[in-house]
This record gives sequence, structure tokens and C-alpha cells, in this order.
Amino acid sequence: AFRAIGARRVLVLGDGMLVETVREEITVACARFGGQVRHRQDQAGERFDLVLALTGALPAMPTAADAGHPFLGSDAAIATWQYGWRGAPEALGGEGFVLTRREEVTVVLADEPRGLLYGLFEVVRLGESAFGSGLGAAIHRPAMRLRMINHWDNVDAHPVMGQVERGYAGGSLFWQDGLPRRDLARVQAYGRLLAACGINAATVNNVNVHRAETHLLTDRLGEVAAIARVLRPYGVRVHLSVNFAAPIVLGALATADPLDPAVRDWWASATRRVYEAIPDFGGYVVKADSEGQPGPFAYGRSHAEGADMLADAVAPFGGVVHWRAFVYNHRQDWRDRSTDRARAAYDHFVPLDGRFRDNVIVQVKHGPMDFQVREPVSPVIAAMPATRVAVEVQATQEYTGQQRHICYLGPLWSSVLRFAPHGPDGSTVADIVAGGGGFVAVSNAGADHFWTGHPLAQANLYAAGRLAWQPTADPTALLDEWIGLTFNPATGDDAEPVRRTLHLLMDDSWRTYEQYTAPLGIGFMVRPGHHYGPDVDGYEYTPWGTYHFADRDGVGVDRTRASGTGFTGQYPEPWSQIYESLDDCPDELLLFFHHVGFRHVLHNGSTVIQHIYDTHFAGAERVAEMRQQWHELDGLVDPALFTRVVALLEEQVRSAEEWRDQINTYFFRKSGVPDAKGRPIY
Ligand code: BDP
Repeated sequence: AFRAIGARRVLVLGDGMLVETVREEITVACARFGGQVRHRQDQAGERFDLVLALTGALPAMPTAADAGHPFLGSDAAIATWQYGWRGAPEALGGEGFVLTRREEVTVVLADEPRGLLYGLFEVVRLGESAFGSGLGAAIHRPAMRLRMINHWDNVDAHPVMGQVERGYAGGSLFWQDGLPRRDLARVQAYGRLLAACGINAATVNNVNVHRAETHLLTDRLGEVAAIARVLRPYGVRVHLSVNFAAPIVLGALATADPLDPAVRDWWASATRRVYEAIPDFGGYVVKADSEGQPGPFAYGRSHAEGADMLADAVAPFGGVVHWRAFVYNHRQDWRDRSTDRARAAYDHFVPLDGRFRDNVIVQVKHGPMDFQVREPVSPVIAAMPATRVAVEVQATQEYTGQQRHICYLGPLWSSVLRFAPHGPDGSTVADIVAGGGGFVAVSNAGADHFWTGHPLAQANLYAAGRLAWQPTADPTALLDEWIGLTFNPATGDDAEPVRRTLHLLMDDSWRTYEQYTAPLGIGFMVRPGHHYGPDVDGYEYTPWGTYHFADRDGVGVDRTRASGTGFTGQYPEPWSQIYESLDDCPDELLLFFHHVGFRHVLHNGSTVIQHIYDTHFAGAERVAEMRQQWHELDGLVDPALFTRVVALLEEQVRSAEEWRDQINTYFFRKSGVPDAKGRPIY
């Protein structure tokens, strides 16, 4: 993808670590593709094809007397741009840049080195078209200041969860069997990849902070500092997941009570040492009082008190605390219909709105449950106007095929970001989180050769970063960008047929996955523990709060105010009414909000039971087609990649059929209603 740049004459102006990164990138590209990179203009009148410059590094405006100015005076066009942007420097911000082209020179101008780096990657994305006459002038700035990746990496391989919790891409990029990886070249390449996607922050360790990982805060801090050193030149700041009980585990205190002065002191000094080692450290991420993790509840304190204590520790250094809202009772009595896991985050956090410090970000999963293939948008996001809120999505495909299935999640995340909680005229989720906490994706990358296990799952990492930068971007267009960057003639691929086929395979793959798995917003019909493949009643009588309530008459969770858990009441209008109403509730979320009979008629005219049958047959059939379509790329892409995807598609076909058969049979046996089309149901 660097081919277009590498073949040209490039001028890079400015100083600083990230400007060096830009120079280095271009130097490597030129060595490969035969261009030239310069640090300054040596001869008057020397022309370049591409100029990347910090505005502060541009020479003073040439005056008439400088007609023979040895530098840009000879190129009046560049001086004009310089003048133009000096006029409104605040327009660019710390990460923004201007990209424009006049008189056959493509120019990137940025006020800060980070902007120049992102400008470089924009030019890379555009390829040849960055050098065409069609390129108009535009200012690019990220919608969100925080565009973050969370790794769920363990230092010690966990006996059940392995090296990376919910990781489907080989081992951790950072640790192996309890030790840091010595060679960080891969981490450096990862930093480059993150920057190319627009991501600027990363936690390196699991939100479930086990014993060894707890030590990353203190005696193993050097390991984090080493990672930070490698990611820094790509504009990626390191954050750390911390154990709320660290003062007990590490500091030998008797308590982790957030109001205890000794505890506060302990965090203050531990944090000071962190900043001594990592001056640009981003801050802490905390999973507290959730799924067995310690938290403030043990001391009768609120989550605001817990979060604020840590916020005070990082505040002097400009750090932030991402405090996760994923708090619910995972030991509930399944016979008790009065508790509803979907309600939990709102019930815990909304009463605390306005009580968090300015540098606390409440990090909310995009749906009220847990990264299911289809959920409504979490009502928490719109309900805390006095709090900074971030939305968290899961790039690692825990519930969406575990990187064995093709499932491009861009359309799902885009629909979350575009959702307008107060109706079409109100602000969107993207607006809300852009004003506060930003966008967080749980990483899907690991030590695997293709980074993400399934090579096509890379598109999810890419889309996560790009949507954080520009939430209104069309996810199909982002996929197209990713295809162009990944499969191109420079890597020996035959680009056009590859592009066509990948769109066929990936554009709708999320909806296809939904079709053959859990219908109409029901979720969680997965095998307990590892969460791969169907298990119709796997979670039905467990303490996790994830039920579908199927019986002989119908299926779905009644979350209405009228007769159910009242969850619909957590939404503002118009959604509260829409979800409450059986008539208005969108089909795809029907069973999330309502318990209905199998013969209930959907908006699409089908009955619930017939829809379940139809989508499962259609989804599995579509996957078989996808397998065939992929085979058309034999010989057109890297053979190792081709073979990997062949094997994965075999598994996807098998798994989709398994889903189809088990789900259809289950609902047939429950309902006794035969398939109107007479297809085999067992
Ligand atoms: C669930 C995962 C679990 C995570 C948890 C979380 O199954 O491994 O620890 O989310 O987000 O989806 O904390």
C-alpha cells in the first residue's frame, strides 16, 4: 500500500519522534519502490510530488523581496497553503491534518507530529488517487479523542482462559508463559498497524487482573514501560488494567477501601512511580465488582467513590480512569424472574451521574447484555449527561464466530454509533461518546501470523479504529479501504477480483451470522464456558442471567413495563414506547423485549417460528455459497492466506449447519409447528 508513495519524491519537514516515524516509513517505502525522501529542499526550484510538513517547520512567508527564496518561495502554491493554515491553527488540533493538492504537489500539513503521522496513513490509504487531480482540499480530524484497544492478555497463561482471554489469534503479543516477549519487533509492527487504523491508546493486560498481572503496576512495571517505548513512536499511549485490591495484594494493606487515607496514599505513590517510568502513561482501566473482581462494594462504597479515588491518583499527571459499567449479579437465582441482567448497568450507574471526577470515563458495553450478535443499544449511554461515557465493542469475536467464522462487524458498530437515543433529531451515540470518553474495542489481535487468526478478521480491527476516527463512515466503504490496503498488486494479489469477492463474502457476513445463530435478539444460545457453537439450553438454568424462556407456547424475555422486568423504562422516548409496544418493536429485537407465541406475526409477514426456520436455512445455505466464492480466489491471493481461509470456511459451513439443525429442531420440538416449506427438521 506504500507503493504510490515510495515511487515518488517526498519532502518531510519538521522535528520530533513521530515526524521521524513518518520519515522512516517513507524511507522504507522508497527503498522498496524507488522514490526519494528529503528532509529539506536543497536547490531552489526543486520540485516534490509529496510534501508532509509541520506548520511550525515551514519557513516564513516569502515576500516580494524574496523572489529568489531558495525554499518554498519558488513554489507559491505551498506558501499559500502555509499562509492559509497559519491563519486558523486551531482548526487542526493535535491529531488533525490538511490534505490538499495544487500544481501537482500533494501536501499534508499538521500542527503536531501526530497529525502528520495520520496524514501519512491517509495518503497511503488513497494510494495513487492521492496524486491525482481529483484530490480536493480537506481537513481531517478525529471525531473522538480517545480511540482505544483493550487487550485481554494474561501474563501467566490462565488454566481455563489461556494466554489471551477470549483470544482467537494465537498467543499474546506481549507475554508468553509468564514472561514478557523479548523481541518486541512484532509489537512495533503492531503499533504501526494501530496507527494506520487511527488507534491511539491501548491497554495491554486483561480486565480480569489475576495475580501475576496485578504486579504490572509495581515490580513488573518495566515490562509495561518496554511496550510503551515501542508503541510511542506510533502515537499509541499505553494504559493498564488494574486490580482494585492492589493495595492488599501488593501493598500488604489490610483494606482497599477507597476512602481510607492509607489506601489513597498507596495509589498516589504507585501512580507516581508509573509516571516516572512512563511519562505519557494513559491511565487505568478497571473492572470492579464484576464477575468476581474486587471493588468498592466490599467496603460499602459506591463505584463513584472507587473511581474517584483512582482518578485523584492519576489527575496530577493528566491520566484518566476508564471505569467499566459491566456490573451485574452473575450468581442470580434463575427461578427469580424479578432480576434482569439487562437492567443492571443502568441501575448501578445512572444514579451516580454527576458524581464522577472529570477524568473518569464510564466505559459501557454497546448493549445491555454482553456483545451478542444483536442487542439494543445500552440505555446507559444516553442516561449520564453529566459523566464522560465511552462505548465498548468487542473486536475479538467471542460471540460472533471466534475468528473461525467470517463476521465483519463494521455494520453492527456503525448502527450503534448512529443510534439516536432521543429520536432522529437528537444526538447520536457517536456524538455522546465523542464529547466524553471515546470508543474502545476489545482487541482481536495476537501472535498469529495473520494477526487475527482468521485473516479476514483484520477488517474488524481496521473498522474499529476508523469508526472511532469517523463514526459516520460507511462500514462498507471502510471494508473497501481495508481490502485495498491488504490485498494489492504490491503483494502479488490480483486486486480487482479479490475486491469483488471479498465484498460478496464480507459485506453482509454479520447478518448472515445472525441468521444461522440466535434469532430475533434472543442471544446466548451458546455453549457455556467457551461460547462457541449452539447449546439451546446451555445457559437457561444457570446463575448468569442470560435466559430465553422458551416453552411450548413461545419464546423471548418480557422486559416491558406493563408485565415484564421494566427494562424498556430505562430508555428515553421515543424508544421506550417503541420497545414497549409489541406492534412497534423492530423484528430483530422482538425477543429481547417480548415473550411471544410461536405464531406471532412479525412485521415482515412471517410468523416467529417460520422466521426462525427460514433464516437458519438461508444462513447456512449462504455460508456454503461463501465457501464456493472464496475458491474463485485460488491463485489470486497469497497461497498461505488462501489455504487458511479454505480451512476456516470448512469449519464455518459445518458450524452453520450445526446451528441450523439444533436451533430449528429445538424450536420445532418445543412448538410442534412444522416448517411450512417441509424442509428437514429432526
Ligand atoms: C464477557 C467475557 C469474559 C469477560 C467479560 C468482561 O465472556 O471473558 O471477562 O465479558 O467484559 O463477554 O469483563
